[in-house]
Amino acid sequence: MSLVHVSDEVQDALSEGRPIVALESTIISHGLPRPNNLTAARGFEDQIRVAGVTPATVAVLDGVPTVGLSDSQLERIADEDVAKASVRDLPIVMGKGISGATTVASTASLASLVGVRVFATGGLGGVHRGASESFDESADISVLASTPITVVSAGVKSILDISATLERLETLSVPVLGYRTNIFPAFWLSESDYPLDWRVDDASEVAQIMQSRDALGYRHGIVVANPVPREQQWDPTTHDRMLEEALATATSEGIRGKDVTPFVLSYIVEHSRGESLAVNLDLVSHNIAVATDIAKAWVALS
Ligand code: PSU
Ligand code: MN
Repeated sequence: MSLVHVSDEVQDALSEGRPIVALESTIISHGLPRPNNLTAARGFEDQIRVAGVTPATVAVLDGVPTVGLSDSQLERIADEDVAKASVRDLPIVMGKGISGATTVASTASLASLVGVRVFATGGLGGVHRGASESFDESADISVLASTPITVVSAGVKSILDISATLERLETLSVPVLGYRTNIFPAFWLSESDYPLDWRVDDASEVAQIMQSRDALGYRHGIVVANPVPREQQWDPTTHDRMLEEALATATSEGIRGKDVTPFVLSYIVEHSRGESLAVNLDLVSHNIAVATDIAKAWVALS
């Protein structure tokens, strides 16, 4: 048995050179509230299939890293209290034979290991505010520096230090492409305060850039930053207030390490009467639409 279990559906698509889009599972287990999380997870996969692309949701099940989940496996990730497993946790959950939901970092890592080249998520992890003292920087950033996968995200959440996150991506030589935008998006908001150096206007341009990266022998990931359409973004005033509240509560409750992101997300979901959740689901769906286009363009090119 190989190290990573690949579902038949994903294996067939890989063998036949058909387009595939990877999905993470921490967004299901820790990023979205029950029971919306299971409905959302199924919806993400359906949207990919309707586009003629094969979905590959990634997770660790009873110690086995798995690329491509069955419906009952999706249900387990949504319903059970599984661990949040970033890259450093993978050997641990495997060794212990337990289940874990994969973050952007570990999803990128496992998907790339089996040859999946495109990945859709909501928002990347990044450098947290106050990181110069706390050192809290998501492994999503450093893992993307050495994992050749293209991740479509709505930027990073404004709970993070967006400026520092962009600086770290630059240092680590990870290209950041604005998808039909010149400005880095801020997850629930279409725009942050930060302009981007590069913009692309269609999926085939991204595929060309992937091919050039490969030709150079580089193994960096590529971040495609895709803003939620302005008419669907969260009201900025409510957003700013809610964010301050969530961050202050996390600090006063002494939340640390990998609990910070899930804590802040669930605080915001609970206190925003569903508004932030609706935007969150919309933006993932927009990211999936772009990722399926890129996956098809990639197949067409290679
Ligand atoms: N963005 C979301 N929902 C999430 C996350 C990000 O919209 O659930 C998750 C992703 O799995 C991301 C992780 O990889 O949070 C980052 O966690 P940390 O900051 O602990 O690295
Ligand atoms: Mn962290």
